[in-house]
Amino acid sequence: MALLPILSYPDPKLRTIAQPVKEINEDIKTLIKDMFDTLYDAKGIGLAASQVDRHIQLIVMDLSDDKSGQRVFINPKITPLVEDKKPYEEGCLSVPEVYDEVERPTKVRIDALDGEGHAFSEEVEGLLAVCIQHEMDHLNGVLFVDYLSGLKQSRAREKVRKVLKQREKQLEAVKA
Ligand code: K1U
Ligand code: ZN
Repeated sequence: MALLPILSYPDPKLRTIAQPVKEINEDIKTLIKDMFDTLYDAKGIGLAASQVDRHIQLIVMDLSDDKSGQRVFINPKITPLVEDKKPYEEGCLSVPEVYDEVERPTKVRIDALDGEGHAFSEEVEGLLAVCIQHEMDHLNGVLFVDYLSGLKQSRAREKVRKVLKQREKQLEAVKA
């Protein structure tokens, strides 16, 4: 099992635009496996390659509560299917312990390749629609806090700074 370090807000590397995956080779398959390990360890539901400092168009997701719902999206494209937008309280592994509402279209079509390189097209709603739009934003260098007010963004920066400091202290205590 390999755990990959997750970049934290406001790291400028999170603003890098991800490039298309050209070939699904062994390196990409290992990265997918490592990203799932990292996702489960962090107790998230989705992870974009950008968050682990790999700037390619790759997303892993598992919305199940027993690791039975692995989904891989390579070179994804998203098309909103409705004008209707609904707020959903989002979180982000790159912005730990910050949660806030973001409004997004409630139904989208995803066109992507799966982990084996097979093309698929799927119309999705609910948490999958929210999560894929959040992860697509990561591939485009956008974070959910960008949709919030300037005041909320500075509070988020401060919160992340404190959370990271706390985590470092806990690691030091374990080592000692
Ligand atoms: O991209 C990420 O950092 C992962 C993020 C995905 C996400 C969650 C909720 C709404 C949109 C996108 C997370 O997994 S945050 C942590 C989490 O486990 C979670 C948060 C809310 C609902 C369910 C899970
Ligand atoms: Zn995120």
